[in-house]
Amino acid sequence: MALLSFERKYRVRGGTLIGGDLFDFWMGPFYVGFFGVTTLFFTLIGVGLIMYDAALGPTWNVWQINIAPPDLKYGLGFAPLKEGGFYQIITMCATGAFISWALREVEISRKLGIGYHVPIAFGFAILAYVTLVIFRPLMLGAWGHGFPYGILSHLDWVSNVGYQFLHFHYNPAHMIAVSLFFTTCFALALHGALILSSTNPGKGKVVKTAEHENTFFRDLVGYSIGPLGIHRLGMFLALGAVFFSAVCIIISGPFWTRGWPEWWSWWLHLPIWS
Ligand code: UQ2
Repeated sequence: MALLSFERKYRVRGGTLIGGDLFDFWMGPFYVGFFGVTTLFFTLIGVGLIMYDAALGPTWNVWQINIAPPDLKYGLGFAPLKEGGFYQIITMCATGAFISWALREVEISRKLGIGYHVPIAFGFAILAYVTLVIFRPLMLGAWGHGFPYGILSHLDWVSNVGYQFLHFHYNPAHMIAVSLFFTTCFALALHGALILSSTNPGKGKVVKTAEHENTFFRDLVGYSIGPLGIHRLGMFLALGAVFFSAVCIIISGPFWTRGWPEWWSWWLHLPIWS
């Protein structure tokens, strides 16, 4: 079923940011739009280049395939294709595709007359990516500081950059980010469990209502944040986690070059200890 019965009411013209009515149509269930076209353009070229670079070898083992950034000696310039140039074009395609997708979300939000919460939330995911492969390499003066595109190779990059600062868990912004990630999981566990338990009370029993959900948490912890509140809290925690992740890696290198444990010497040198 390509068109649900209620979609006729919501599938409206207009709300486009660019091109007027030109790309304002659907293909099956999917809105196209100018940014649908640009998303497809960047994705096809980017994925095509990933496959071409992988085909150049040396392996087809999916765990070992690696598309590496240029050597640091190329600085902020272009590198030859097989020495990181492919990586650079793939990075431009990825960034173009991600931003196109966010703008397509903006157009759909405008059509529906809803807020921009979805593209803003996705914007934080884009921010995480461009922080790693564009902002931080720019601040460090070489595109070679971006992370490599490969399943194991990007994990090695994270490990190596972590050890470069001796012990990344002493990075204060990293501490905040991890705490927010854990709290996000905790909040979603509470929420998912609450929804599943009230909609599946057991065979032969009637599905419960919102008042039962409120009452459960009032009985348990003396407080219910509410059905809207829990989703606001979830988005706040998740976006906070992403934001502090970006902060924790931006400060590592551009603003602090020694081991992170050493950063805490301000604490040891507080005059109250002497
Ligand atoms: C809630 C509520 C929901 C929920 C959840 C709660 C009816 C369906 C999970 C409970 C949430 C609380 C008490 C806040 C927890 C705080 C942190 C930082 C994890 O009250 O309203 O809606 O899903």
